[in-house]
Amino acid sequence: MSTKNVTTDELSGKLTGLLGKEIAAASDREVYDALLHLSQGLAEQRQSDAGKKKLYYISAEFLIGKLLSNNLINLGIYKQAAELLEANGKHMGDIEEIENEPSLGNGGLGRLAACFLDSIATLNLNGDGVGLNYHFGLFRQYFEKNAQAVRPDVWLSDDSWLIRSDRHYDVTMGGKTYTSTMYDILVTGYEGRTNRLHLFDLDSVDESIVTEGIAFDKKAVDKNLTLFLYPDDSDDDGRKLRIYQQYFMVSNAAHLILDEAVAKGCKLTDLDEYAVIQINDTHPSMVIPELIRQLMERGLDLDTAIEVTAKCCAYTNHTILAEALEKWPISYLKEIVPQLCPIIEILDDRIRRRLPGETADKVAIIDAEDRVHMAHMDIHYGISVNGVAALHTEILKNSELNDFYKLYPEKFNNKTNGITFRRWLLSCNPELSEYLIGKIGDSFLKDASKLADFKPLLEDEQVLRDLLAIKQTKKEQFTAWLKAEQGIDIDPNSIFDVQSKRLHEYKRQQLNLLWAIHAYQAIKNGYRPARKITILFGAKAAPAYVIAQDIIHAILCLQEIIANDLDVNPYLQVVMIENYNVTAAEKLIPACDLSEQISLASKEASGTGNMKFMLNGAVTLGTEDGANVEIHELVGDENIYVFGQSADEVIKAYEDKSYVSKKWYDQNTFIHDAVDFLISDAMVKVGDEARLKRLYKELLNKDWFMTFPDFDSYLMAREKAYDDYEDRLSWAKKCGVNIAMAGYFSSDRTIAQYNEDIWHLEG
Ligand code: 26V
Repeated sequence: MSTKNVTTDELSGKLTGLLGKEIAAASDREVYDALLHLSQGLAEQRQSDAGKKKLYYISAEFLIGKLLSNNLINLGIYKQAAELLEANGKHMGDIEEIENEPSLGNGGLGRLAACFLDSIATLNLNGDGVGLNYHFGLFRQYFEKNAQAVRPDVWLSDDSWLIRSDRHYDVTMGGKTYTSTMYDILVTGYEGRTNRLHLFDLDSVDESIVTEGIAFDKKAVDKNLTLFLYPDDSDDDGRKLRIYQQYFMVSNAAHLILDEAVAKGCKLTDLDEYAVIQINDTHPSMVIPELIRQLMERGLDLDTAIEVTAKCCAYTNHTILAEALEKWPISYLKEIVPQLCPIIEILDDRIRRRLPGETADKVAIIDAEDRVHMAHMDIHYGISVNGVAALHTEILKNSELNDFYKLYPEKFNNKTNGITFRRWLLSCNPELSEYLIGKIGDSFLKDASKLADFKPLLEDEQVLRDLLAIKQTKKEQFTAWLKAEQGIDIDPNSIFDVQSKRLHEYKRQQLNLLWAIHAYQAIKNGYRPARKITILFGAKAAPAYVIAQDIIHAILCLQEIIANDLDVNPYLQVVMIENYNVTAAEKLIPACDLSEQISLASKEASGTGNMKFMLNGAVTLGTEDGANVEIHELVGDENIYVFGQSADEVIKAYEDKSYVSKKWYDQNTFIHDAVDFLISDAMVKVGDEARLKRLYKELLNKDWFMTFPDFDSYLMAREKAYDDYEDRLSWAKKCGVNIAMAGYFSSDRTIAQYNEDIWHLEG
């Protein structure tokens, strides 16, 4: 069955055949299973051997989200399938509910990898993902006593999209040899080819060793290796387990790459004509010494193995935060992967011999404290280093990685992130997609820059009214979803002001919290906003990240106080969404009016949520950070609210060590009152005093991510946005400009650039 213009009748015949009964007589689960098998069958037909060279996108995370609707869309049968279900008394929405979301990522980095796989297949490029099959993913978040609680996120089931392969490799770690199993998930391109996501696992993994919450014996590697994504790395055993995971991932990847290349007739010395490896952050960096080792095992000498490897690998940096750049003690590596250590030492030695002492010390792989700098290895022994937004790449070149930039200016390049419009527009916002297609045709689905054709139509008042109506529909849908999920009522006529992303101090959820406290206090003192404001947060915090937990705690306490305060709750509501994940994002993002992108300038490498909100017609309230800078350039001053210190000012303030938070607290009554509220009787009554005090002290004495200096300008920008919101047509125009200018942020554009500059695959 070709999927181009498939008729509902043909689809009906296929589905009934798979079900062995009428669709109307089948349960939702049976229908889901039948659609899954139908999609997999169609996807398999689109597999291709085309392309001599193949990309291996190695990543510890692939936050793929639910796959059913996405695959039906990419296969071109979503509409027919949905109509068929309706005709038989079934609803696609209910069928989608059956699928568990694979919980294989933390946030932006993992979701980016998933968008990239979609675009690689859509552009008909030969490229697969390689990662790990975490049984319990990250974790599932619950709120108990106004705090985050965590449990395993059970997502695997008999009807998941995983296909067990018969590929197995032996991987030796910590003196033992483990045999892997490779699972595949088919990756469908939009009207494009089918590629694969290979997820490696160990058959001996034992889910029953998880006891309290997400606690387990971190030493039993055969049982725990792929239980969780990034298990707690606050202790040595957790950190070592992470090395086990990383090595297991890259050793399997290297075997796969070499086997596939050799099967195609590759001479090992020509490997770069058959394979290119994209190292997604430093988690897969051990692939460099491991590939060298395996090439030597297959007969190459050391020099040639190093030379060949260095022609195949490219590195993407996703953060400038020093604490997030991995540096492994060589003693850990000697214990777990002793076979790599002589190679790493040689790689380090060659750099030291080549460069004068002072430079060598700064760019060495092994430092004076015997730690291995994974990023340094990637940069020396790879063809490319890229940042993920223009500002981020400039900061890498001019400060964070300046010593490397001076050595290898030709290796540095920028690839501003992107998002797949299939999931983040077509699938999550069919109302807006259909409207746009009706107005400007569907060419923007293949060439996102064509979205700009929508801009001139914003002169038409009816178009503006239509946009407002679509937004209202999405807000009502979200309101119903939130009620069903969490039992919370919100007002769809209020402004939806949203900050959803991983919880991290640099992303500054605490700044938004201080604003919410300030608004609460103002309303208590008689201030009346023109319209009710609903502040929505979605955020998971790493279990070992204490201050992040404290911030969630404070937000939940404020949520309770405001909900119970009759003076305030007609005007203000704070809601923290439980277990924010891709599924929740797909409901929340299209409903958002104001998108909070308020990281401390210079700290957010790119952000990708910012792009998703923009594409769905939200206006950004943000700092000049990451891709916000590019959003600002595209939409112009009128269609974004920008505030705060610049990246240069921030970098200088850190260099000078000139920032003293207490001074700001003493001089600014708004800041003073909001911070004091954290330890007020009202908060302590609903919260944990020790936690609230810790957060209070952190802000007062440190405020490392400088929320206070940005507070006043944030206040003004937010007030201006709320004022402007009341001129509904002019606001709708801002939404429309954001939608029209979002084409640049299609991951199809990003992937085309990776291919053009780094991968050189045949399209
Ligand atoms: C990880 C850690 C772990 C240890 C504690 C501090 C810390 C801080 C940041 C990170 C993030 C690691 C890499 C990452 O996820 N980067 C994100 O990548 C996205 C895709 O490029 C990008 O949009 C986000 O701005 C960036 O934070």
